[in-house]
Amino acid sequence: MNSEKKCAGCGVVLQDENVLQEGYTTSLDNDICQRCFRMKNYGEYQVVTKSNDEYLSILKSVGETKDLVLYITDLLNLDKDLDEVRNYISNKMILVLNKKDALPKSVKEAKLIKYIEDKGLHFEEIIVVSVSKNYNIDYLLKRIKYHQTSKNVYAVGHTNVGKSSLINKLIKNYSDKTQELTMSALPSTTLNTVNIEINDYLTLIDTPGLVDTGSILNYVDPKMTKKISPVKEIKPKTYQLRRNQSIVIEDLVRIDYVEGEKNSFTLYASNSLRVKRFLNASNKDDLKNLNKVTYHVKYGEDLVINGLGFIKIVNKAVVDVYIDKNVDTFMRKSLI
Ligand SMILES: Nc1nc2c(ncn2[C@@H]2O[C@H](COP(=O)(O)OP(=O)(O)OP(=O)(O)O)[C@@H](O)[C@H]2O)c(=O)[nH]1
Ligand SMILES: [Mg+2]
Repeated sequence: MNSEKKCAGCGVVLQDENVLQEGYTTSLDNDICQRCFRMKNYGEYQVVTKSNDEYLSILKSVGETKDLVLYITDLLNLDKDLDEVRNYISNKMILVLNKKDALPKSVKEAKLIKYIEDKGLHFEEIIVVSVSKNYNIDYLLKRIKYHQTSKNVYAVGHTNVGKSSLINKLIKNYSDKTQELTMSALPSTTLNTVNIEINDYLTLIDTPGLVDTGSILNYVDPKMTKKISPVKEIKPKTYQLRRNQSIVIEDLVRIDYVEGEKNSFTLYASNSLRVKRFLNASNKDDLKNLNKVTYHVKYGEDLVINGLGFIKIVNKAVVDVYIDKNVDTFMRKSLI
């Protein structure tokens, strides 16, 4: 039977007929689908590929309301284009910069906020939080109350930024509900909208994330995904490189320092990743079969590797980056 009942973990419509299809559960009396059950209890993950069309239609329906939107993003993987969401919705928006705990403690919040403000984008407010550490969540709730235009408040953003985790934290901190949204280190965990009534004045609505097709997380196995996702404060690794030297991260990316003076490269990525350094790169062919992109780096820029982290390069340089052709890399003004 196909019911109208939705899975309390990921929002998919429940059905008890086809094990192979989304929303399957052994009994419609259950509150969550089998996929969520397995993720929650065994940490097993079953890939679902959501088309971004479905996501965009959800986003557009959010845009038809006048409700407040929390636009959530991951500090370690700040969206290249934070303004993209404005193409679809013009709602009042709070920008929530999540996963502060993953950045080194020395990074000042005010600096992060100013970095975004300098881009001249329009948000009601920019708030730095860490859902895992329960940091600034009280403040966020206060500001939600201040800006909300109705009972409903939406959480939107790319996959894996922590939308469901944030709502779970708000449920836990401020309601007596026991419902728990499904969270995972892998993309496309949430499959449809899920409404959660926190109290008489506030209902939070979780949405599936926009799949970032340029993220490295789409092109590695689940084991590597876990390695890539930082759970602890990152200890930046600094390498003093001369030309013809390289850094290689796992078997994922190789960065050759091609042209420039002695230079400092600081890697901000999960501590679990294995990093090698070649002192004489011309002798080594590792990963040279991957797609090559050349960057002319200006003074004080980051090389961003979408989904993995970034490398702060202090001085002018020419670098060759070897990486899976589907993974986005780009240069930006240094975040830190
Ligand atoms: N380090 C760190 N990790 C976090 C934080 N919040 C969430 N995460 C992790 O980020 C991953 C994704 O969390 P989810 O809540 O499933 O993300 P989502 O945005 O709902 O993802 P989709 O449903 O796929 O769109 C999980 O591995 C979480 O544990 C945080 O504050 N710090
Ligand atoms: Mg989710």
